[in-house]
Amino acid sequence: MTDEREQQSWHRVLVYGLGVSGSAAASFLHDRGVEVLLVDQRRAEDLVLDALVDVVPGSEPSAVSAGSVGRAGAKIEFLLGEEPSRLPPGIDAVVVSPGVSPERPLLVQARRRGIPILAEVELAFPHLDGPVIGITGSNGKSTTTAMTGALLEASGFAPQVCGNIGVPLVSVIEGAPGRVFVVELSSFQLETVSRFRPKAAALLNLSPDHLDRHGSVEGYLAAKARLFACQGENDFAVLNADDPLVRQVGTRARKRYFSRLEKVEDGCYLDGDLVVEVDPETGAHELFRRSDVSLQGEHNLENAMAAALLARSVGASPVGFGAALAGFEGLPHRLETVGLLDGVQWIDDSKGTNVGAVLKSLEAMPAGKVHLILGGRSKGESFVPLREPVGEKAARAYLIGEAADELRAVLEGSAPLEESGDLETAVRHAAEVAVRGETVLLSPGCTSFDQYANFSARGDHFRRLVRALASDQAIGDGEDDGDGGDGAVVGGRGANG
Ligand code: UMA
Ligand code: ADP
Repeated sequence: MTDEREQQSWHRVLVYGLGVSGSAAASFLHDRGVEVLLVDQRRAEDLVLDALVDVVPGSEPSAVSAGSVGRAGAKIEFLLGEEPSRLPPGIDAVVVSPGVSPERPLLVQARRRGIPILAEVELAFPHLDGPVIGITGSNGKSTTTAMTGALLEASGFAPQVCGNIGVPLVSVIEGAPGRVFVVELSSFQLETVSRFRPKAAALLNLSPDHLDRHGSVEGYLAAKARLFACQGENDFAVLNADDPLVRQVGTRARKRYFSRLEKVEDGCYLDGDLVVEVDPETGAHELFRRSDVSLQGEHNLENAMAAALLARSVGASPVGFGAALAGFEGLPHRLETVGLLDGVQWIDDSKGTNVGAVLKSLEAMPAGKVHLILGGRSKGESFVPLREPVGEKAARAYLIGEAADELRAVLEGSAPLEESGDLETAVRHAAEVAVRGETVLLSPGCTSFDQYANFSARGDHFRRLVRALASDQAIGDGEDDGDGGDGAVVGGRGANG
């Protein structure tokens, strides 16, 4: 039985989580006449109304908190506020949102009864009418996904950039024909997939992350490796040759490696300023130049190499790659310069939500000149690897959020530490001491969920705080016009790197 046929036999599906992913899945199922039962542990009044409105136009939280709302066609029911203790009757399948652990009691019950549990990406997969490129890794997923889209576009393809980057795969099933689906995939999305088969898949790097969800590094790696499980020998696996854990990944697909450090036999490598592609059958040629990559940091060169190999795997010509990489501005909240105030650069790296990301961001910074804002909610990984680089790069570190005590215990003695508590205080503290030529970097190494809805809300708040400093400074400059120099420049991507 094909996936699609199996789905056609469903009458009633439970969708767990009414966020971006779950509401798109519910809409998709409802449009196909399937009865949907939506479960979310949040109360109706705490849910983002937009998500409800997407599924049930005109609905109000008060209307659904009673338990059930229908609209034309198949019924949609809601069970909100807590997880039901027993699995409701007549459920043919369960679609889980990425943030919902498959170990939730309701899902354990479903598994025991043999009811299929699918990730939203797996629900979508059989309906896609074009090749799929899947991108995962601990860090660099969103950047590489967007870069791959840019390279494909430059080569005349029609990429559909989606997935964990913020656009559920199930929401882009309908669309113009001829698209290439460029899908960012998190370990949460991959954890339950068993049939997802990308034409080309990349594993960018592996460092401990999301241990609170996966329980161990092994569990986390196993989730990532599922991206390659269904690939065949005509598919492509794009792997980081410089990462020992990534090198070991098993797959039937053709392995194409990228490396900054050594020559590879199949894939691409760095030779001076040139990034050379080598294919055992057709030989070597230039793919792009290192200096083409507009984004700062060695990690972005790696992202560009992976993106280029992925684009090549669906047949893109490399002719326009250099120009596309030069024009690629990067995504917000990833080493994004949001202000230059009195010679101090303010950088938003709010998406740096694990230790590996902070290490890479610090690598791109000059020694001893960084005022580093760290903290938020820990994901269970050790902060110890930060100790040495913080000692080398940070003039001072400002600790915020739930993880502040743990960070203090690890970092004590490496650099001067400030107990700031929250972002606003950290920005004020840093503004008081940072001097011309230094950088204030928000690269928290933690999730934002203790104080914000998500990393974007945290980054946006940082930008607003920097803006407010700039306007204070503008008033100050107006009174004492002695600066004459760079004063305050605030805004967009600037020296985005
Ligand atoms: N919920 C429960 N019980 C739980 C967990 C969640 O009821 O145990 C409910 C919440 O109350 C909430 C809903 O589920 O109403 C949220 O679902 P979700 O956490 O899966 O979030 P979505 O809004 O559906 O967004 C998800 C991804 N979120 C997560 O993986 C946490 C988004 O990635 C993704 O962009 C979106 O699907 C579309 O694919 C965000 C993310 O933070 C950016 N990803 C992590 C990361 O990049 O590190 C993995
Ligand atoms: P993800 O989607 O995997 O979270 P992003 O592209 O959003 O990755 O980047 C998040 C952060 O990870 C960036 O701010 C940067 O500090 C770091 N980063 C980006 N690319 C890499 C990479 N290839 N290796 C390690 N760290 C990276």
